[in-house]
Amino acid sequence: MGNKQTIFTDEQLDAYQDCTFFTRKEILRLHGRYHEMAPNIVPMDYTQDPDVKLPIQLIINMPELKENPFKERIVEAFSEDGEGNLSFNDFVDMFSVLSEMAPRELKAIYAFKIYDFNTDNFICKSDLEKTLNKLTREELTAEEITLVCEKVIEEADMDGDGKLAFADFENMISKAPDFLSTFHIRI
Ligand SMILES: [Ca+2]
Ligand SMILES: [Ca+2]
Repeated sequence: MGNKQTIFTDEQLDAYQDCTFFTRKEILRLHGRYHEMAPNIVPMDYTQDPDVKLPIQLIINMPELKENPFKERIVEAFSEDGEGNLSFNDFVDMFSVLSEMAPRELKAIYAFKIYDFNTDNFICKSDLEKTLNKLTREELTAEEITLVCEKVIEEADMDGDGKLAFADFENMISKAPDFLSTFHIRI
């Protein structure tokens, strides 16, 4: 009797369900994944909200992320300490946004952040070049990348300032949904 270990309280599980696109069962499965990456650091019992973070190197080696050309930037975007370390909360948030249940608008907010390499709140030509190089896994020549960038900016830049604000970016991904392809992960 009673040898089933408590991982989260009911209140914690309710909160996770409210804040993510996951069921209780999926939250428990994610905890299992998080635990198995570092069983010496991550306790099974999370009822006391342990202050545990896992380093980016462990996270980006997960099979779901390993092949993703934006893996480091994705993990950094969800790292509350800004250094790429993920608490279990950060970890759940990340997979929630990447899940198939997350709406396109939410993915777009994070995609914009991840593609904005110089963090000035615009996707400029150099951000877009870096993005395209990664998305196409460097299979295009520099000239081809430049051409595609010019075309994308020309089509999506509604206010004509030569760079993409978030509204322009949303316009762009509505025409080219491939830009969100790396933000769909099945776990
Ligand atoms: Ca930028
Ligand atoms: Ca613009």
